[in-house]
Amino acid sequence: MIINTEIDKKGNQYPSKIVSCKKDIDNFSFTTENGVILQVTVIRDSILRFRYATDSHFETDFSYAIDENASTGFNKLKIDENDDFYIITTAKLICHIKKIDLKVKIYDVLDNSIIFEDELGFHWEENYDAGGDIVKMSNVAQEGESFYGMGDKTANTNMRGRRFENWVTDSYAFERSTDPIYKTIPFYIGLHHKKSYGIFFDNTFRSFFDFAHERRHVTSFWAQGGEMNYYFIYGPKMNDVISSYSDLTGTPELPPLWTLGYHQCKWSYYPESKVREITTKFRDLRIPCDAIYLDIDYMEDFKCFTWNKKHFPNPKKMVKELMDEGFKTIVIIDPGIKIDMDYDVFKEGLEKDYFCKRADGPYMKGKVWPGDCYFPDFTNPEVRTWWSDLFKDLVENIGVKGVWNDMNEPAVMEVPNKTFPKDVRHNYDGNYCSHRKAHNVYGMQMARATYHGVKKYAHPKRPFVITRAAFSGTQRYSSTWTGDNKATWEHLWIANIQAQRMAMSGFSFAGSDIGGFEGQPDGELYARWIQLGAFHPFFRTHSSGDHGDQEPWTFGEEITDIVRKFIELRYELLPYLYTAFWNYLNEGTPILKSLVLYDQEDTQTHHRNDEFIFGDKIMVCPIIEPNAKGRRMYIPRGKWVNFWTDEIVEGGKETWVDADINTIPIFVKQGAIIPKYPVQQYVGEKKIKEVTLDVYYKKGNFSLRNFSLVGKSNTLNIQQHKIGKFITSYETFKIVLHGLPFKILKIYIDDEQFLFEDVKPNGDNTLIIPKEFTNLNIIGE
Ligand code: MIG
Repeated sequence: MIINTEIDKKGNQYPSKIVSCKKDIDNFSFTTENGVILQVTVIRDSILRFRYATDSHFETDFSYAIDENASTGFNKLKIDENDDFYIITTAKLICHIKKIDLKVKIYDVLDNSIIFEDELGFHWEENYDAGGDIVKMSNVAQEGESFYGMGDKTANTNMRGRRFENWVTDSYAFERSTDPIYKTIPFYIGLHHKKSYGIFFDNTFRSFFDFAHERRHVTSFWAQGGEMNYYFIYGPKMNDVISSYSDLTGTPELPPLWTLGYHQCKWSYYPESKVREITTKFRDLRIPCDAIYLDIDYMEDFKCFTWNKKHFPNPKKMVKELMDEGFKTIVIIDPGIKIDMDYDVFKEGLEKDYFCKRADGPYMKGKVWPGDCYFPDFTNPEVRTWWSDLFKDLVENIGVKGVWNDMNEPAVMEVPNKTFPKDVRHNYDGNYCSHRKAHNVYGMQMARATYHGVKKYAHPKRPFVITRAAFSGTQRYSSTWTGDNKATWEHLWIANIQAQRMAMSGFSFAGSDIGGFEGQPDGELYARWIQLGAFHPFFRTHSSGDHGDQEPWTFGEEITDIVRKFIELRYELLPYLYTAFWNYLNEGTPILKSLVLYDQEDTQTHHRNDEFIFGDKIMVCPIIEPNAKGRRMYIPRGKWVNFWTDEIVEGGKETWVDADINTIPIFVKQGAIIPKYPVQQYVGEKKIKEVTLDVYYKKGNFSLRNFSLVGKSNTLNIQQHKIGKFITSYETFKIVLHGLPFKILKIYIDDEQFLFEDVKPNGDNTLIIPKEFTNLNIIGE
């Protein structure tokens, strides 16, 4: 049911005039004559929450999305009124609430410019079928406004002119036009007049967003139940909007470093001899790899928490031996529990009343891989605890290092809507409801329970979980992949868009099935996809297995060499990526930045899809067409150094960049210092003795976290500021100077002159120096 906000006005109801205003500390309640209440909560100076009730009362305030550690507090707050408005002012915003119709307008406090304003504003329609309301909001689309975010949508990064639906859906072999797919992230960013804001609609019912599609100057969002409950988040920088959204909905803990290595997957590697054949080949061919996956065939009759003893006679031994070679074993766990009285997980779930039921009492029975199944109600906290404890044997005893949650949309086979019927009941942490409300968070709650289980039994190691279905906030518990894509060039484009969009939507730890899940890529497509995937936070090849092999060596020697080269580059960049991850979890800074996010003031960036910034200093642009020898791309403003040639380009323009099958366009921001590890076959293979710092010379002043650099025409000064107590194993830095405009005469480390025998500066411009320096001075002629 798509309700068209403009055309179908008949059933719409609107707030009337305000008759009372109640103030609490950070909370204002406005009640209208016809019983609408608007509650505005000032979360921070730049974040306002709007909740609307009809019929004069609110439901219990409960959210799975909001992180319990989200920050609150503001520097300034006052409320005034005049004849027409109530006026709430914070240190960042002015918010007008119109007395006659409850409409809202939000301004930047600094220059009084309009940021966000109601068009029809809040309105609703009674839902006669299900009870409650269909809650709607419409706003003015400002002149030149662009829209970004919304999770895994496959459309252009800029969504202006599009309409989307949010209903978590198993979408085998989805297309560019398929919507919705696996995730529901009801968060978007608006950008106009160089300023940006975000809207997070915290409502789990099926919802819709229209970005000036139905009407050119109107955006709207609505849901088939629940409350109109949204957060307005002001930037004006997009990065601040995303970081505030990340603060509200949370970020993950630091993942183990190996999870940022390369992962190999297929449906399925079995029996054990096949698994070992694959892992041995990685080591023989010297292609780095950290993780190997077991898909559903490792189980006995697809029963979760069991092993097929014919194919895997001694899982503990296998997992240990793989680990000795650096391979972490990750196993799939689906939500469907096979109906089988001889299966203890089923029996226990039944005895304890943990499975979902239909409205009138029967169990929710659905077919998945094991045949007929019942499904745990993961929205019940007691069920989550039970589920977490089921991982004891897998993780603590067998030694599995990560868990892969699939089919948790939840997906059900052989039914028209591919999921539970709407009447299925859920606990929803004590807020009992139907599947209409719980559907979009079912997979999230499964991932949450899985995360707590893996965490508990992996302790003191950190957990790794990957999920297919997700709602806002799922990033606190799990990484994710983009589901069942296809081995086509179009899907390479989609994978690029989705990874950027997920990062903008607070979910950086994401990646695609490299090479495509359905179908088989040719060598060129596979190589191009690896070249992109090497720059996605989650880096895994996966395929359905129906269409032939998909390993790095499948496509002949030339492709194998290219794939190895890019996986090696990924391993070299691990300390750089880990730093980006650190910034993500501490500050909410997305690990990938679309160009618009990197430079929102440059309107040229507003419609770019392909180029993105990896971390904050490396720009990457995938090759997404066959037979390419390079491509045109937009280089953002500033000076950039070609990663392969050290050639300097001035940005702010479109340009052709060579990139035969061996390379893709990669540029490093001038002035960057890129830390690199030596290549390892897996994380921890080598004790790191030396970290390379690639220094991209630039005249002027700037800083990168722990390093700052000042370049003058004949000197270069690098300072190191250390934070954190972790004692690194390496003793030296190898500093590689790119683009140094002078010949080195003298080098001082912490004011002592270094002799040239100790450092070999000229020729390749490389210095090897002890790691504990604070001040490095390089003097030229
Ligand atoms: O119905 O477990 O997206 O990654 O290999 C297919 C088998 C079920 C779908 C997942 C895919 C996985 C496959 N699964």
